[in-house]
Amino acid sequence: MGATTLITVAPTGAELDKSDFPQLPVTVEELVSTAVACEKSGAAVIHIHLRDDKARPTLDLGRAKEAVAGVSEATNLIVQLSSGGAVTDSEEDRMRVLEAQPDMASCTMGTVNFGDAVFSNRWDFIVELHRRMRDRRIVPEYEIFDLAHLASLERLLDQHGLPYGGHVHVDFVLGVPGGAPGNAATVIHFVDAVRRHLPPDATFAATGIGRTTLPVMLSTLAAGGHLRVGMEDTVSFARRQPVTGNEQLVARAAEAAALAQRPAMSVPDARVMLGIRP
Ligand code: KMH
Ligand code: ZN
Repeated sequence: MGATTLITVAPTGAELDKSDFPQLPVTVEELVSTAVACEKSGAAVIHIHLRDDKARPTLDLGRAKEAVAGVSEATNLIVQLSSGGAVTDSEEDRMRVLEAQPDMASCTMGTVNFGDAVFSNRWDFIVELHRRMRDRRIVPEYEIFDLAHLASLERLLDQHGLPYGGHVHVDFVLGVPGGAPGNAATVIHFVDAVRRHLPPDATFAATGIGRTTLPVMLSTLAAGGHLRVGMEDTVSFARRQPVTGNEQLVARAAEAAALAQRPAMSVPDARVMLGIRP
């Protein structure tokens, strides 16, 4: 197998209003049709945030189960639920999404200022998430908003062992106001830290928020990394050109990956690389 690029789509997030962005998938039906289109365009993983009947962010377990079942029936995509939720969500609610038994869940490796708010991730909460994911055979994607989060991940693995599947996969979320900046220098610096702090076969992906999307995508490809794209992170395709749908962002990522001679990774290959349960 030649080298390939894992593409994750994060189609919704918890921050945008459907009324401002009609293309944002918020219902389970919209999530499923987005998932189908994004799989065709080259995605292998979908990072899901849930919305309620009024399109507000929710961590409702019933909704989580519907989303996992709906996407898994309609596609082969690896389903990753967000355990980050919205900045206002309680730790208990964030932990409960694991009961929907997704293939993967996110696990943010530390607290970070998040615009004018705080995205809180206490050490004990992180340890508990890591433990419960392993018990449930859920593969974590460790979200890295700042350099300290990589050092914390080293500490987590040293003290509490490897995650389910034995593979460590991290995602740099760059360009959040309050987190690390979204530029090539940060990507290179973080990749160096991955090599120094994490197991030798650890893999990394990156996404850049807003106008940092393209610099982060291109520098990550150049550095041998994987990609996350989607309307959770950017709603502008180019200057004065709003995103028409998540699949547009996935298709562009797949084109860039092909240009970098590392085309989009197939879902079966992604399952093997990440150590997803059969
Ligand atoms: N919505 C952010 C506060 C995750 O999904 O794990 C957290 C977030 C990270 O999006
Ligand atoms: Zn998220």
